[in-house]
Amino acid sequence: MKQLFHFSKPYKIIALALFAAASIFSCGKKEEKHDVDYYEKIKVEGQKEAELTAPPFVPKPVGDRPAMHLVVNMEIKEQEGEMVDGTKYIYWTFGGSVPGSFIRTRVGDEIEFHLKNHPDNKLPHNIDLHAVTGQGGGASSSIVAPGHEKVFNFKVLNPGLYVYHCATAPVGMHIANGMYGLILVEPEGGLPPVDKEFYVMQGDFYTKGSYGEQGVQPFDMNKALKEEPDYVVFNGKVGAIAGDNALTAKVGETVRIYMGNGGPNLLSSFHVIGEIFDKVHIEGGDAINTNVQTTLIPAGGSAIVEFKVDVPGTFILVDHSIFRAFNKGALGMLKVTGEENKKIYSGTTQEGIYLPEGGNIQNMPEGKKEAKSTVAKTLPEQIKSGKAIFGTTCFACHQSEGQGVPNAFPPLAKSDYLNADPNRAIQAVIRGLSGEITVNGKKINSVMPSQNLSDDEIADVLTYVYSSWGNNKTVVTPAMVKAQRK
Ligand code: HEC
Ligand SMILES: [Cu+2]
Repeated sequence: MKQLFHFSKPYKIIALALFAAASIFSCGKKEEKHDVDYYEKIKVEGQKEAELTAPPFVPKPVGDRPAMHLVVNMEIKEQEGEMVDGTKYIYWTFGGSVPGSFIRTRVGDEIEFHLKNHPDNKLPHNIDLHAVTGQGGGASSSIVAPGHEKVFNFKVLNPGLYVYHCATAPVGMHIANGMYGLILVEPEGGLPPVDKEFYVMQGDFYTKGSYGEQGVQPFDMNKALKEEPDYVVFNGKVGAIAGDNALTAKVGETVRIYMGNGGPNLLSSFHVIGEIFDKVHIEGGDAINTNVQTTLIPAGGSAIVEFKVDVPGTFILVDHSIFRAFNKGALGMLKVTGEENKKIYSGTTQEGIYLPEGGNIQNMPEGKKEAKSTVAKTLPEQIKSGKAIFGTTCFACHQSEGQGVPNAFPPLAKSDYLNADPNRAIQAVIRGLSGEITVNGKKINSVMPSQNLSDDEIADVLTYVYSSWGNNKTVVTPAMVKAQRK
């Protein structure tokens, strides 16, 4: 195919034009689908109530069932939830979750949609389903006051993965409060079976207080207008699919993620760290791209991504607009257990000293560093030196007042983990630290790289940390560090 376009420029343009024209006229097969007859030919047999699920779960596949009369009972609930530890938010939900209940249909299904607005709710709502062919995607037919129910019907004509959302004014605010979800329309015979299926949806949230501010945080319209969210999250809150709530799979399994983006504002650059999508149904439609690293999901759009997990590990789901992942919450985890396969991924096989060419550090003698430490520093000297080291080495992650960054870097201020065991802290700085630890009641499972510091420097920086921000004033000596090196 590539060869075809190896013409000189003018020919290339003509060739492209011909190719484009040819493809417009050659998609007769696709056109067929939009033939009214096509749908008339699908037999609709029987009736049942649709199974609805909260994320990250999806209902059972349709398999080879015939098209049916499918009754969807969706209840809207305005309810308080937790955005991140100690930060509350009043979510508006379809079915009691953000994103809302997953609806699974097959092409030709005739949906009888019951939208119920719980009597305790304060506002009218409605629903616009992108899978609907008809005025407003159902919005105008479904506007419903608290304590009422609206019913409307539609037939799903196009297979694909579609977003639904509330479309009651101010629309942006209803979406920003969590009123979105996914409806899947499977093709005739269903999608090919996989081992694991998950439901994940990204959304951006705008609160009066900044990230992590405690208490109930009201919606902030100005931030929403400026498109400056405090939170960008998967499944409605920070950590909804991380840590103990991580998605799970076993080595050798095939995984399919129904991935949506509710917005209201941001696009998602969806990526799984350490995996490659074998297949992506681009924008949730028919076209399948293969071997994809990062797929773009527009606000109000979706993608179906599929991959086989070949090795164990914790694979991190992110929006690769990466500050959103590490600082605003757009981070999830897929934990894969099973046999290692060293051919595919070896882990570290060697650890050595890297001496860049011309970098005249070959002789950087261990002894020279030690030499400096012959005269013991006084405590104020240690603290002064330690403060300078902290400012160049630790501060980037643990922050200037040792406060850390929620869910990314643990606090060193009043840290129970730190105060409990100075040798453990020394080890963390010498060798780095990874895996789950609990600091002041909050779990973190991240990676601190080993810090390339001398015994003196480690003694000083830790003494400074221990003497600051309410810590227990332990004095760390170079001898203590030396002992931990062994
Ligand atoms: C690149 C970011 C980064 C840098 C730089 C860094 N740390 Fe850390 N640190 C972390 C992370 C992440 C963890 C948590 C590791 C985990 O989850 O297992 C951590 C954990 C710790 C802990 C134990 C947990 C706690 O909060 O008490 C201590 C002590 C610590 N770091 C001290 C330091 C000191 C001292 C320095 C500077 C010499 C430093 N760190 C530099 C990222 C960093
Ligand atoms: Cu609404």
